[in-house]
Amino acid sequence: MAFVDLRDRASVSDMVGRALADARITDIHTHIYPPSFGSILLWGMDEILTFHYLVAETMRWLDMPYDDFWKLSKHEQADVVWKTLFIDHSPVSEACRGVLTMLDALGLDVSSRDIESYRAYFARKRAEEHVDDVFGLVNIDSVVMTNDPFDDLERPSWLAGRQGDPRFHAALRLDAMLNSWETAAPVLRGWGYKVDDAAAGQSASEVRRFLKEWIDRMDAFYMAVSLPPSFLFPEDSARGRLIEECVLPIAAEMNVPFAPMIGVKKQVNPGLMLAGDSVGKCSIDVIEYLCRNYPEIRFLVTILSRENQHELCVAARKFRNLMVFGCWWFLNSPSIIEEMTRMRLELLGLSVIPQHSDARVLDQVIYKWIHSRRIIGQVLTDKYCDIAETGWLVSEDDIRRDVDGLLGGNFWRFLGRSK
Ligand code: FIX
Ligand code: ZN
Repeated sequence: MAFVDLRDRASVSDMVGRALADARITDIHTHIYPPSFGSILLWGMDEILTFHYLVAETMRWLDMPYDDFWKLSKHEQADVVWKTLFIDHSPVSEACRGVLTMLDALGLDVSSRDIESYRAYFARKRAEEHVDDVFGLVNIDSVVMTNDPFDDLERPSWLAGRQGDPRFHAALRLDAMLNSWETAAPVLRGWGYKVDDAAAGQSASEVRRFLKEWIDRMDAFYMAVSLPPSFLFPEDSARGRLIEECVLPIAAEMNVPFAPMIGVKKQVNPGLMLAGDSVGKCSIDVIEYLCRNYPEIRFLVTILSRENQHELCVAARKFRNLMVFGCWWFLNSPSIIEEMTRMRLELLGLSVIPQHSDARVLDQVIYKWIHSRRIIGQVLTDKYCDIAETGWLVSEDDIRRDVDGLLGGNFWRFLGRSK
């Protein structure tokens, strides 16, 4: 077994970098879909530029009424974003830098600033080919989607039995049901589930039937829901009853983790549409309650507020059925990814899932992983070098084992599944 001279930081850094580059990534939370799902798979230059992070940043520079922007075609919206964020100002934000990283990794000449040549590149490609190219560029082994039975564009693909690509795994997303029961209940009744508006009576058994049917149909890896900063549990509400009487019992019965994603303040600025959501600090008590009272259930948890991250790490030290994952959304910026990754490795060692891409546009997995792998590599190198000072030896196999766990192995082990 070849041990690494940890006193030589450069060689450690090289070895960690190679291990990260070679590791097959499981991206555990995305909003991308196989081409067989049709138009809900977003890719290409106009989708890249109209990503809601970039729209929010663009609108800060413009007096244009939001509605006037939304009336533009996607092509015209992309032109506005490109001119505003890339030509009229230097593209230094993480979302802007991500666009440049994507274009560069795809072999396009970023220095040309020739958006039409970028569009022409994508126009020449087929979706199936582009998925292979993008996944190959950053060594993606597989991704987990965000799958919503209440999405009228997505549901037909599932009912038609269309999954189509073994690299795309499902996560059953429950926002529509848990956060808007008043809207979901009549839809469920229309599908033949005998539920009532108060989520009472036989609603619970019918919702459990709904969950089981969709977990089976999708072979869902976990159930997920995004929740407000004010989320409390247990709670005397439709959401509280549905989680307690339906989601948690099915999670236990079907051995499927539950992924509360907490801290989303929805639509603080509705004019920005998808870009109008914000963030708020939540109570970690609710995570501790769930983990303590449901030890047989595994909880995949990501929390949106930077201020919650330290207490989430401490909670994870207390509960082995709590797996912390990702630097979610407003946390996905280099300074915070580094802070969170250092905190996690110092408090939890390697028993974490440091990142997910959250890609809404296929091409985004490129930048989210190139940027994050670099930061994870820097932190890991420091940690190996820190222990080297005691005389501890680390082999290249050790490093590859550790990195493979962070970029996928820990997730599969937590699921109790094999790839
Ligand atoms: O709830 C979620 O899955 C969030 O990730 C999205 O709603 C959000 O818009 C996003 O894409 C953040 O990166
Ligand atoms: Zn997401």
